[in-house]
Amino acid sequence: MKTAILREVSASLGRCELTHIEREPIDIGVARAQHNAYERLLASLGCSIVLLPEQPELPDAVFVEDTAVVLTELAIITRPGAPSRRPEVPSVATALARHRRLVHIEAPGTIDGGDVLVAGKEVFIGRTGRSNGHAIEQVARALHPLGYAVRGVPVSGCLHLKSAVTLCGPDMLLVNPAWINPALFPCKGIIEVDPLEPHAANALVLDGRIIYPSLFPRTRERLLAQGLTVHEIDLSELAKAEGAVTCCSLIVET
Ligand code: CIR
Repeated sequence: MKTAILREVSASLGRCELTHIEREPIDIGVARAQHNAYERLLASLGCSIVLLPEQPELPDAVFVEDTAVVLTELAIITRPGAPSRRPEVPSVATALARHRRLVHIEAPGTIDGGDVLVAGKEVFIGRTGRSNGHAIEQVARALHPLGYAVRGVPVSGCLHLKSAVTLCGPDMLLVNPAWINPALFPCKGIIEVDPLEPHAANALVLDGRIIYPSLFPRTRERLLAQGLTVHEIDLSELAKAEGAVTCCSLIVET
């Protein structure tokens, strides 16, 4: 059984943090409708949904992925790299405490969940403007005793590690090689995004099914060509806030 923790879209989403893209007007009504469709898709794929209430004054609060990293044994509660996002964390920690022991990242560590790629017992953490070496050391200290290997990896040109690479199958990665070096993942199969779709490397896998933005039809063809099952979702308004499909949920095996 899987539980998906989501949070309603904030009225203030238009004032979100932006790092690598230009600000464009966001239609909150459309963003909410797209988020509802995402919630319904996760439910139809077997997730039980926990929908946290809107935090109207926290523009980026819909992007719950950045506030925690959920593993089988525990959940790491992050200290987001953007100070504006730190007040998002306590309510997510409360929701997760029902399911997992919590380990909190402490200052001067900063880390966003979007920088953490868990592949079995391997944990890759992007060294980005949001996630630093102090946090990587704290994660390693918490996870080494549980048998995980934790590695910091360089990322350039995008917000998070998972903007550049995500799992799209048990041993298969979807990668934008302009933003991360695929050679860092020697034991994995690699599908590269279409060069015309640089933001296309973020996919959410649920029991072998891929939840994938309709914005990237060329890369979708590459996933289908590998025999992967793809469920499309339009998150174009949330993409204007530099968000993608993994960012909007925390998936907890329950
Ligand atoms: C931010 O800059 O923090 C938000 N506007 C977007 C966060 C997207 N989160 C993610 O990719 N995990």
